[in-house]
Amino acid sequence: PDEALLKIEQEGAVRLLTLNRPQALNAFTTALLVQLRDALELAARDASVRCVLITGAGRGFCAGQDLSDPLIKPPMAAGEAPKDIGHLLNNYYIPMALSLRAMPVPVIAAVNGVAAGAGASLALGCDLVLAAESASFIQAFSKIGLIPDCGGTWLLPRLVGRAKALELALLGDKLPAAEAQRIGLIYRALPDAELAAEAMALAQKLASMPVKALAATRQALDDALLLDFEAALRNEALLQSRLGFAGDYQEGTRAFLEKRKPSFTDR
Ligand code: T3D
Repeated sequence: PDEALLKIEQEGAVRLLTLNRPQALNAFTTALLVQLRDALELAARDASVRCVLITGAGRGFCAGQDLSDPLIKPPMAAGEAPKDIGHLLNNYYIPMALSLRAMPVPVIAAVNGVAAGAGASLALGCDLVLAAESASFIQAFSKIGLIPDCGGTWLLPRLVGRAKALELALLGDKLPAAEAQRIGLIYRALPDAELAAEAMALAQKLASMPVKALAATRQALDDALLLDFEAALRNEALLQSRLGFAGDYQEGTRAFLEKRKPSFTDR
């Protein structure tokens, strides 16, 4: 029965992962986190996968940690000891977030409804985020006495700057998709009825591109945020040198010179 927590489908070279606990707005249980991590690792190793698309079943994308999970539920009666949330993060969230960030192919989030807490971090950890106009992003952590996790503290200031990151994280207000697009938190907000098809079309487009270079682009941008200018230049040269030996670069350049459509296969 656990398999139903995450639906795994393939459409051409696109691996579609659907969080599937709609009755709880796809809130994360440890089982769902393990399945998501395993599915990402499987996709990473599968040469037939050239783009991953993550979405949610039902009216939500992901409401973050399932707060009724016995692993983290606070003492409800006298005598019970509080649980260590760090254990949950170290053993379940961090492995999933690291797998997501290290994917050798681009990853798109199709945010079909509310993305709260770690659910927002999951979406924002993807390379391109599309959202339905009715969807929203909520940094729900502050409301329950926590900090943004699952990469939230790293991602938010990088995406929207410190002032906006603090506004979102401290207040924990609901940010509608259109506003999320306006402030540069996400790529695009779309009419609800268009989200699934547009997200799949974007995923297919990315899958037809030189995905090895796209993953290296993500890596180079992330690296650059931690490097000084010269170190970033040298990192670019290193990554570019590797790509220069790869088949896609040869194919892309040859196709350009021969005035034909390239066919990329590297991964
Ligand atoms: O210990 C730790 O927490 C460590 C890990 C931290 C990472 C985190 O993600 S912390 C943040 C956790 N998430 C939240 O605090 C969000 C909680 N949910 C909400 O605030 C609201 O549900 C939403 C604003 C997201 C959506 O509101 P609304 O009115 O559209 O839906 P609803 O009626 O609240 O929820 C629908 C059902 O989903 C409901 O169940 P019911 O009453 O129909 O049986 C609700 O209880 C359930 N649900 C929603 N979010 C969660 C959840 N159940 C468990 N955990 C949830 N996070």
